[in-house]
Amino acid sequence: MNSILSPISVPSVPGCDVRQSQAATPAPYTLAQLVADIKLHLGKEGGIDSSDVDEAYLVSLARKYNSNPSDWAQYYYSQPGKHYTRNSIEDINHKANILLLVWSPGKGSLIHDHAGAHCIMKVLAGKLTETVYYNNNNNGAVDKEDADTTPLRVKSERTHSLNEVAYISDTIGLHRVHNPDPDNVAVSLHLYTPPHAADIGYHVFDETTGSSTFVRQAKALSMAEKMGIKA
Ligand code: CSS
Ligand code: FE2
Repeated sequence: MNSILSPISVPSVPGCDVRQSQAATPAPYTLAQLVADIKLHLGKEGGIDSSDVDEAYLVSLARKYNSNPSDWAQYYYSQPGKHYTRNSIEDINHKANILLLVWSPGKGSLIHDHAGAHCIMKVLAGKLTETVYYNNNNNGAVDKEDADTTPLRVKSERTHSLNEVAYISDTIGLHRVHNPDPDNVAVSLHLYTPPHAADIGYHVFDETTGSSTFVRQAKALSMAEKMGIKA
């Protein structure tokens, strides 16, 4: 009688060695490789002007990466009292910022612009809802004198799932990002290039009036700061 424990016999197929094909499985594309590829690409460019950047290529790199918590656990920092934490992965001097954001359950950002830079966001855990608004100041959407007294209009809304990549720039509009899950954190990877928001500042907007306020960006937390070590 056949026991369920009896070894499965694999018929030998010429030219197809199971062990060999297992060994040939490509290693996963890691976060470190993604960061290295981003640096390589930006290294070739001037890196000062956003028009120097090939955002479609950077989006394709971000898509190629599959979230692996063991790659990013070292940057993970959750502060339930905050809407989200900003944790530095890589600061490519005057070229880009790469960050890990940890979103508290049900919390999100204000409506903001991206200081003329490209913003690529990839979901690494949970889901993130992105609401895109028309910018009253863009493309004559609203008469100049009415820009800060006219409610912002929603352009689109989407909930991004694990491994999805979103792209925005000021040409597309403004956005607000929030974690729709009332019980679990969400985690995302952000690439800002050039790092204008960090270097110069950006604007947050009031949805009901369209008026904006200039803000200096809160610094991303380094590992030492998270551990309470003063440099
Ligand atoms: N602007 C937010 C995240 S949404 S792109 C931030 O980096 O703080
Ligand atoms: Fe943003």
